Amino acid sequence: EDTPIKRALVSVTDKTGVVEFARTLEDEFGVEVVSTGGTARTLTDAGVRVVPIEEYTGFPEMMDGRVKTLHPKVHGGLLARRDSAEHMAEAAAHGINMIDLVCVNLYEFEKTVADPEVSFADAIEHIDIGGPSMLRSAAKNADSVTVVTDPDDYDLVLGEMRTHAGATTRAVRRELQLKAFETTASYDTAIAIWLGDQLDTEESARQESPVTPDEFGIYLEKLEDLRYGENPHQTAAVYRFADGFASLVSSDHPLAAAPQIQGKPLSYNNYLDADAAWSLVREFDEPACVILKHQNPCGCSMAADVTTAYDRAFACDPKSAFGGIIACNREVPYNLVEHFADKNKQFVEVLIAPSYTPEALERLARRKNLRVLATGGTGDHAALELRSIDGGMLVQCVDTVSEDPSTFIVPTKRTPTTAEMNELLFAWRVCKGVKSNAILISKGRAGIGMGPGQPNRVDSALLACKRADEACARMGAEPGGYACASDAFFPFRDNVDVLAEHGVTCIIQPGGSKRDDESVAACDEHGIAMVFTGTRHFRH
Ligand code: 93A
Repeated sequence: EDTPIKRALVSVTDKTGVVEFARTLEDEFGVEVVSTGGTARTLTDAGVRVVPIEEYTGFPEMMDGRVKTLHPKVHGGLLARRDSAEHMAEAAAHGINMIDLVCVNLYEFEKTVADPEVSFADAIEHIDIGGPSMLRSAAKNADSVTVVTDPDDYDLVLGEMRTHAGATTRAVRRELQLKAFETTASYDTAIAIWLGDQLDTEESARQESPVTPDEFGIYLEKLEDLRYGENPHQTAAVYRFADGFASLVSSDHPLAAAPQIQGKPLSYNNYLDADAAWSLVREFDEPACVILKHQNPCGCSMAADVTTAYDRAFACDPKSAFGGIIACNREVPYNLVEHFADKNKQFVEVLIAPSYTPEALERLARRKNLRVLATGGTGDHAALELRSIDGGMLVQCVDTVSEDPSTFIVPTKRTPTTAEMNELLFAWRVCKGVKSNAILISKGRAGIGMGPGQPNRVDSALLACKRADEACARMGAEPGGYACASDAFFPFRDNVDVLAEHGVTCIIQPGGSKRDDESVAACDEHGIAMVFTGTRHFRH
């Protein structure tokens, strides 16, 4: 009953000893060796004759090798009961030849996932399907089929064949049967364990906030989860620097520590814009008000009192002020609230100030959705500013306007008048709060024209002039007589020409361009007084 082995299917990832094994099967025992892609190549290169699997099945290996031996001509040849006339008749009817020996070892799944950098897709690709299928088919039919999965067993099998006229004994086939199922069982267990681990990590990643307090506990303290991030599909949370670390990076009256007196919870964008507004308004010693939208101050003014500052900031650009953030550097009195709340003159997202009079608070309470923050003071700026980049963090000293006007240089023929100089110093401060490339036009201590965030400075200048002219038209004021600040130098004279055309009479800018001479000449042509500060204030 132990019939000699006539045909073997050899398909191995671990090619140890396979050449000698297959060569001996063929040369010594006349076995026909059928083999898959890589194995077939190894054997052919070593001079062993093989029948390629495609030739055997009449089907090409396909789908990147996912389907190479999964074919009835393989599994029929392994599973057919040799003692069943019906099985043999069916096999004959479908041209299925018997395979008496399978030599298979599997894709190295465990070795692949042992690398912590492995991708999920790569791990999945290393799940062997065809190999275990053959091992199982062969092992199920161990009555007739010899299944070898361990290179250490090649000699055992050849020894059997030598002593049993090219056949193996049932006892050895039974041993190999057990070994085959032990192999596929532990193979599948390894896959199941690894997949389970992946699911656990994915699950916990989904539930975690952007930062876990565990990991960042010494630096950060979670204030709250936010409804969403910059957009509704982004999850987000807000943190404040923990004690100890806070003294290093926070200002005296930080936004993140400001108690919220009333209103809906702040959104992610509320926080960002409140921060930008607060850091600009606290730059001023005099009473000042900033109205900010999308990171840019669409209104900014300083005046003798904070309510007047608000009125004038609002007048800069009432249209843009709608839905903006108001920041004040003085206690907010009743009439300021009245001015924006009366007849719903301005819809406000957030109001931020050092404090509020009791009457102001009473008036604010009638707008119960309005978010009101009280910082308790203005005080010093933060020492450091942190921003994240992909996989890291940028840290820099906070940018403040600390330059001494007595060090400024006037390169033009005309020197600014005292009034012009005061206006320029105001514009210079506001300009620092505008996104680069920034051009800021002011008149009467109000930032009436803003050109933010254009990659081309001339576009910023054109935008700023347009807004300034519109503001004058709205207020019934004569256009022109403007002061202009530029956050960085003018690379060409074209900016000066645009500004002159719209009635700018004085300019403040860092200077330092190779073509400063051109800009100075342009100013002289137009009768503009220009000031070089020597310091640039980019805000990206
Ligand atoms: O991708 S598979 O799951 N699909 C198959 O049909 C198949 N047949 C054999 N993997 C399959 N194999 C495996 O290929 C074997 O278990 C062996 O580990 C490997 C041998 O590949 P080759 O000799 O073609 O390089």
